[in-house]
Amino acid sequence: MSKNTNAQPPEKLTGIKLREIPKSAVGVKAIKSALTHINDEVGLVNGIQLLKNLNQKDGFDCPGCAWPDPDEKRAFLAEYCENGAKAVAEEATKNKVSPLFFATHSVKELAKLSDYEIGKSGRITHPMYLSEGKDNYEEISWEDAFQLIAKELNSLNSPDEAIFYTSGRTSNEAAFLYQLFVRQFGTNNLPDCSNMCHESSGAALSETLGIGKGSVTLNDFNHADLVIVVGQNPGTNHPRMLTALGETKNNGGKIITINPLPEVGLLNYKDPQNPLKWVGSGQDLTDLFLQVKINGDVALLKIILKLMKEREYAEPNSVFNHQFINEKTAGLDDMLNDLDNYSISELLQQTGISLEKIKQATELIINNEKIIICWAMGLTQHKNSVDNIREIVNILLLKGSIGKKGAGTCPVRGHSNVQGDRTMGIWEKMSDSFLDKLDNEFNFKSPRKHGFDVVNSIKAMYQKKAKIFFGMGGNFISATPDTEYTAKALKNCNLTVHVSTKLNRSHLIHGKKALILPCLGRSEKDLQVSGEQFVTVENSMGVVHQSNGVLEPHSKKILSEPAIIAGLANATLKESTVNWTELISNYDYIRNKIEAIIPGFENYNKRARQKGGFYLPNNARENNFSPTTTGKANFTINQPSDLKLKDNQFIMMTIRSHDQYNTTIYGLNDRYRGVLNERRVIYMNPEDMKSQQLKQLDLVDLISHFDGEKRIAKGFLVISYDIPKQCTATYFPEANVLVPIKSVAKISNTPASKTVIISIEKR
Ligand SMILES: Nc1nc2c(c(=O)[nH]1)N[C@H]1C(S)=C(S)[C@@H](COP(=O)(O)OP(=O)(O)OC[C@H]3O[C@@H](n4cnc5c(=O)[nH]c(N)nc54)[C@H](O)[C@@H]3O)O[C@H]1N2
Ligand SMILES: Nc1nc2c(c(=O)[nH]1)N[C@H]1C(S)=C(S)[C@@H](COP(=O)(O)OP(=O)(O)OC[C@H]3O[C@@H](n4cnc5c(=O)[nH]c(N)nc54)[C@H](O)[C@@H]3O)O[C@H]1N2
Ligand SMILES: [Mo]
Repeated sequence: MSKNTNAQPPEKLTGIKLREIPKSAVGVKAIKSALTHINDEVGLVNGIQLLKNLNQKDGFDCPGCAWPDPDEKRAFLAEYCENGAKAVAEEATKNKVSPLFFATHSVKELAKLSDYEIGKSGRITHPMYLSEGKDNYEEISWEDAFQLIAKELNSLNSPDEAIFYTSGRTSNEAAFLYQLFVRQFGTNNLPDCSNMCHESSGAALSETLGIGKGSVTLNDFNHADLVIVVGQNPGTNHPRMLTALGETKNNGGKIITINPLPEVGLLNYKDPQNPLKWVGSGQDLTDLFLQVKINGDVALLKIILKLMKEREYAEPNSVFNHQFINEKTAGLDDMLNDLDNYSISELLQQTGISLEKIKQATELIINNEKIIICWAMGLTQHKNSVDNIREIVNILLLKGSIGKKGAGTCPVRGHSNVQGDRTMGIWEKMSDSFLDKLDNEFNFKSPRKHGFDVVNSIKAMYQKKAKIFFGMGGNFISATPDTEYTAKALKNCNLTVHVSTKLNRSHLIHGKKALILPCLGRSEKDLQVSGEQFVTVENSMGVVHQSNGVLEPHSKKILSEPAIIAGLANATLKESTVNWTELISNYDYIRNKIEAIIPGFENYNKRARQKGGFYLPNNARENNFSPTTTGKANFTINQPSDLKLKDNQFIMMTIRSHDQYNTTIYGLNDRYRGVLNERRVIYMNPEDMKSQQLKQLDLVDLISHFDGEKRIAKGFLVISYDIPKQCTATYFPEANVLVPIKSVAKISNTPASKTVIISIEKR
């Protein structure tokens, strides 16, 4: 059993109010909520200027999600959504965390606050240092900070004792410099948020299609006959995606949604970009809702595959695209034969859905060819996540629904540049061909031993095999699983360093010494020796484009991420073959180096200046699968869930509320689920509540069970909800303490934070 060491958010309840669940997402309420956040944090005048520039071709990229912007027409008001506006408000806030703030608030005192309160304190204005044994952070000069880190790094027994994390907001330019610094220092320990996010998608797609990214473009949504949205809540997490789904519907396409929850945004929405549609009944999006049990997706997809096979055998050529299969794929027979190992009745139990509904879905798949399948964390954070995604690919391959207009794979990324960071080399196991090119261009020998991913980094710090943690953005303690274990891991470190815009819990759960290095956000101007710089990012569909800050930096003492890396490299690397100071004097020089090393970036500086940017090459989009081991698109054999629940046990998924951005808590409401002013809630099926003798708003403790180990999270209110039996939902980071460090996805090693086995104890 673990106890709270302030690494977890406090157990205090905040005063819940329940509301009716809205019938429609977005609309006037969303606009109002966006403007309220903007007004509170930034003031209306600055706020409107910000929104005007958000996601416009010469503006800045929204730090919210990675959903792409339209290639052509952009919304007349602004290409933004409620949650994008909240993300911008959060970053551009007037509130400041100054040296005086740190002098008057000890670390211990701050760690007792909720994440919401910590975040609201504001933007960090100066580099800050917590020396060993001290209670308060104190101001430090940039030079001293760099020297201090350099000294610690250079006194390690091996470069592999340092860990360099990245969160997915880091620009291409910063990410490229960062990985170059880390590899010149001598390690591949480059874990990133992607390890906890779409790593399973990358693994599954690389194996089956030869590229770890999705294949569709935004325009494909205008042409699709059928879009299937699995394990994703776009109304909250990718609101602009609803516009694309609306286009699919306007053009006669159909939408199937597969989710344990009837997420409001997917059912009906009102286009935020079109004021004429803010009133009225909105647009119905989902045609068929399959309310799957948590982790029942492989079972569901297998039933669909079995039904497709059955029909094809009964009526040859009525289902499969034989020409595509013959020319482009490998492994069909093995996949089809394996289906015989499963009976529909067995599989049905795992899905919790009626066969009738699954047959309806199968008909839609059989009768259409232009099919897009979209997914996010509902598929990627389970033990068999890679199986989930490979099974999706099986369906698309049978139909030949890939590499053609209106069809393909659409893993919807989270952080706004998480995909770009990978392209730039942020990965603990980059290919030799990438590393060879890096060595050639910069005349050094990069390390080849694979580094630690997130989970292995935590274990290494826990076991004291790693002694320095450096975070380029993010909030490691709150984003990672097994909070108390991870807290011990971080506290074992000699030094923890965070490059951050805002104060977060990771600054407060620290190593023996700790540093906060404050950096510019997306919305701010970045001035270097040669003048104002822009940066570039890659969205979820492989479009690379520029982002230009528009606001004055909120403090004179903050640096850009590239400048921080250059300062650190100059201090640390005595004989570097890289002229770091020159590279950051003009980011064009960084882009020239990226162009020299990474395929697809030809004429980078020129094309980055084109309005709207440019598409990176994508072999799957071109119907070319030569990068796989067989040289073809691979059918695969996949395993359904092997979760076994004992009596009185439940599966818990940890999800996002409408008022949070990962570990940043914008507010305490989850308007679309009818719960206001409280985050410590557990959503339960009413029949399960009955069998557990629980009533609405009863106070419970949650106990997770894994491998004979128990973990506890105290003080949650029970909410009766439309969720399948034996399934429950809580929010992260509150419930992260229950996610065991050893409970991970096969192959991708992603924490299984959507399948936590729990029991529920009434207080
Ligand atoms: N406003 C806002 N925007 C965000 C973020 C944010 O926190 N706030 N986070 C960003 C990031 S980093 C990411 S990765 C994305 C996350 O975007 P999402 O993946 O949409 O986020 P989650 O809240 O984790 O939602 C998971 C969804 O999957 C469903 N689900 C859970 N388990 C299963 C399952 O076993 N099967 C199926 N079929 N469905 C399941 C849940 O009911 C829920 O609807 O959003 C990005 N955008
Ligand atoms: N249980 C559970 N855990 C999860 C998930 C889940 O669904 N369930 N989802 C996982 C997923 S998908 C992800 S992506 C991770 C997210 O993990 P992270 O990326 O580590 O977490 P964030 O909350 O996005 O990081 C927020 C912090 O980033 C800093 N920041 C913001 N903008 C910038 C910037 O421009 N530059 C720099 N340097 N810093 C900046 C701010 O200080 C802010 O406090 O969490 C994972 N954890
Ligand atoms: Mo993510």
